[in-house]
Amino acid sequence: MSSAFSAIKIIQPLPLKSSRSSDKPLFDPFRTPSSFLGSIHKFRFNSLNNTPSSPCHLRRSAVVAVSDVVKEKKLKSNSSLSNLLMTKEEGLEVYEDLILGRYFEDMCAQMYYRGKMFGFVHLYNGQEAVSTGFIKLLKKEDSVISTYRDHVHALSKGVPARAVMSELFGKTTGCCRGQGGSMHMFSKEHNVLGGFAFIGEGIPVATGAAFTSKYRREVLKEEGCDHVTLAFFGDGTCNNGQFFECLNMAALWKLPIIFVVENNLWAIGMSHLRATSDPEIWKKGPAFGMPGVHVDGMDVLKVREVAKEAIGRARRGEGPTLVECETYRFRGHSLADPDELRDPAEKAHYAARDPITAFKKYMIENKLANEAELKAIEKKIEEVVEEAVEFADASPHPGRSQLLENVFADPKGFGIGPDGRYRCEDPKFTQGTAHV
Ligand SMILES: Cc1ncc(C[n+]2csc(CCOP(=O)(O)OP(=O)(O)O)c2C)c(N)n1
Ligand SMILES: [Mg+2]
Repeated sequence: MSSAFSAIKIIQPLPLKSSRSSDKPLFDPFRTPSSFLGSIHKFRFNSLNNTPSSPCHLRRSAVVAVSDVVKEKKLKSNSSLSNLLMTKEEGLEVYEDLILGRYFEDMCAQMYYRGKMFGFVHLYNGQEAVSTGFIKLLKKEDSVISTYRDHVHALSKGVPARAVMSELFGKTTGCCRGQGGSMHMFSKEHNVLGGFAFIGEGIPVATGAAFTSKYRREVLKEEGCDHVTLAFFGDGTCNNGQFFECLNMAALWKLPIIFVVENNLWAIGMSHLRATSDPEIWKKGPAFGMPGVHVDGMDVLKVREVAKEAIGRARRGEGPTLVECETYRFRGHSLADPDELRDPAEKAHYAARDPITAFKKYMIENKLANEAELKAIEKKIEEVVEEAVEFADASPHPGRSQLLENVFADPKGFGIGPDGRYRCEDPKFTQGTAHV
C-alpha cells in the first residue's frame, strides 16, 4: 500500500536556500494556497460578541480530505472486503471505544448535576474519533498525555471505567486514589501520564516521555524499546510557548512523539479564528522540521489512517509528527459553562457530523456489522458505565491522612508531626493550631 502520508496534506521542511535563489523548492508551503478555514482574509469579526461571522461555514468549506488512499478505499469498499479500511474485529473495537467515550461522558454529566463530583468537569462529547482513532492503535507500553479533558483518553488507553468514575467521585478506588479528580487522570500501569489542568503543561511531560524511549533504545541499548508517546491538547494551547519549545526539541532530537491537536475551534469562549495569527496549526510542523498533517477529526477512519502513519514513523525512529484534527465539542467548555456564546447554527452544523453516527453507517453499509451486533455493544457499554457508577458510589472516601500524601517528598515538619503522625489527623488541625 502506498503511504497515506504521500497523499495527505503534508509538507516536508524546505531546503535551506535563499528565497532569491532561482532554484526554488518544488513544494513551497508558503506559496501553496489553502482552502482551510475558507479565506482568512474574508473574516469579519463582530467586535461586540467575539464571534467571526458564520465561522463554521467558513471553516468547514475547507476540510481537507485526509488522503486519496482513504477516498479510494472507501469508494471500492462495497465491492470487496479486502478494500475496507479495517477488519470486522477492528471495526467492532473502534465502535465499542467510541460508544464507551460517549456514554461515559453522558453519565458524568448526570452525576455532576446530582452533586457526585467536585470542581470542574470537562466533557469530550463530539471529539471521540480523535481519541479512538489514535489510542486504539497503541501498545500498552506507549504513553498518552492529556489535558483537563482527559476521561476518554484514559478510557481508550484501557483504564477501567470504574477506576475513572471513582476518581471523578473522589474515592480511594479511583485511578489516583481520589486525589486527582476529573482533570488529573493518571495510571502508571496503562502509561497514562496525566491529565493536566494548566494548558500546555502536558506537552513537555510528553516530550520527556518520548525522550525516555529514545534514551532507552539508543543509550541503554534496549532494542525492543520502540515506545511512542501521544500528546493531546487543544487549539488554544497552540499559542502557548511550551508548544513551540517542545516542537523544537522533538524535531531536533527526532523523538518518537505525535503532537495531536484537537482543534475544536474554541478555547473556552475565544474563537480560534480570532485568537490565532495563522489558524492552520498543522503548518507549524514544517516550520520546525517535522511533517504537519491536517485531518477531519470527525471521521474516525481518516484519523486512524493518519494515526497509523504517524505512529509508524515514530516507532521506526523517523521522528515526530504534528497532526491537527478538526473537531468540535458538543457541550460547553465545562459542565459549569452554560454554552451561550457559540452560534446555534454552528452547533447544529457539527451535530450533523457526529463521528459515531457516521461510523455506525460505515459499519452497516459495508456489512462489517449489523444493527443487532452494534446494539449489543451499546447495551454492554451501558452496563459497564452503570456498574462504574455503582462501584464508585459504594467505594470509600480517602482518610484524612491522605490529604498531605504525595505533596512533599519528605513530609516531616510539614505534613508529619514529631509523633510521626499526619498532622491532619490531629482534631485541632483544621482549627489552625497545629505547628507547621
Ligand atoms: C496556563 C493556563 N492558562 C490559562 C488557563 C485557563 N484555560 C483553561 S481552558 C483554556 C482554553 C484551552 O482551549 P483549548 O486548548 O482549545 O482546549 P479545549 O478546552 O478546547 O479542549 C484556558 C485558557 C489554563 N488552564 N492554563
Ligand atoms: Mg479548543
